[in-house]
Amino acid sequence: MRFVDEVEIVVQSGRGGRGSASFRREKFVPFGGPDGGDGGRGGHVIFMADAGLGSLLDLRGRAQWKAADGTAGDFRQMTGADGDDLVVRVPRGTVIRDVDEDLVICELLADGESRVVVEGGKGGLGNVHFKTSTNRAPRKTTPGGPGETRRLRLELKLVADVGLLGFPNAGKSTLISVISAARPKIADYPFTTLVPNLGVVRAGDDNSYVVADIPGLIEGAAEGKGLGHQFLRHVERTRLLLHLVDASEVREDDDPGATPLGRWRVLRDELRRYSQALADRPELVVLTKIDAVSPEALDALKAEFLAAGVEGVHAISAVSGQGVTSLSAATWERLRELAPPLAVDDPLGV
Ligand SMILES: Nc1nc2c(ncn2[C@@H]2O[C@H](COP(=O)(O)OP(=O)(O)OP(=O)(O)O)[C@@H](O)[C@H]2O)c(=O)[nH]1
Ligand SMILES: [Mg+2]
Repeated sequence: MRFVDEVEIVVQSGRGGRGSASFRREKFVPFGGPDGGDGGRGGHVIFMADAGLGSLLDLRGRAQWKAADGTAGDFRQMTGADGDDLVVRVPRGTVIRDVDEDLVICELLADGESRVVVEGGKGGLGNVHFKTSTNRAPRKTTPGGPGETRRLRLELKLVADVGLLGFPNAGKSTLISVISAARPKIADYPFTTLVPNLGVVRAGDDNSYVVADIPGLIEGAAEGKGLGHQFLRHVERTRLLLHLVDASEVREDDDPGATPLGRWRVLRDELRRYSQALADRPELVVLTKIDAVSPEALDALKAEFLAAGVEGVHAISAVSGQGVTSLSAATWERLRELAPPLAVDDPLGV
């Protein structure tokens, strides 16, 4: 399935129905008073988060979204019918922004959470409201309120507890495939992962957490190198980052990315350039592919990280399974220490 995480649409609420100008007409009642009812309200445009959706793909290809108009009032003070609301379903984590005013209207995080984004026009008043002592037969009514049009930009930021970070080929997708039921594509060439994947990891009998695997980052990602760094938005909502560094790749050159520690530093820089808030997020450093590294070399690597101020470096082999269980346990422990996920009544997380 294609993954779409940005889309622009125009939404329009319904017009209110017009009020009715009508007079009572009954046998034996020669001067029936006004009895025109009010128009119905126009339909609202409502956005609702739906946990069953994984991307904004369904919103592509239809640029115009309109709620129904209210119908006019009628005789015998009958109120017109309200226009049907238009409910637009979006994946959890969708940010809704007004393009013309350049402001964030809301974010929908929890399944079923909804928000009226454009209100329908009010119903017009029927002539029954305009009767006075001097005018017993008013013909006056008001038209319904107009519907409102808004240009919206929807941006999806996946909702996950843990984000996987690393250079291409670091082993991110392999890790998510061994700790969760996610089955992303894995291959020995860079940029295998082109769109984010989510995986649910069981922690004990009753608990689980969600991990997001994103495309690899390289030096210069902030300037658009590789796939750029826009995919970092999908780990923005996480509480913890796992920063994967391939321990088996050490080159003999002066490139800062030649060693695991060098690569870690390069990505830390890219992270800061994307967002200081994300760079401040707690992180566990995970050395990967240790089946291809001698125990002595691994010890030396860990010592290098320690000397650089990084404590508690984890080491795993997704192939042999070594270290994977203890990494999962440490991840869960850390998540429990950290603040709970963003509360729904605090949508901007500030
Ligand atoms: N020897 C060994 N190879 C591994 C291990 N984990 C992953 N690999 C291999 O490393 C290569 C890259 O793995 P991926 O999981 O696709 O890497 P990725 O970080 O998701 O890469 P991108 O999606 O390109 O960013 C694949 O050929 C994997 O088989 C490991 O623990 N040991
Ligand atoms: Mg991958």
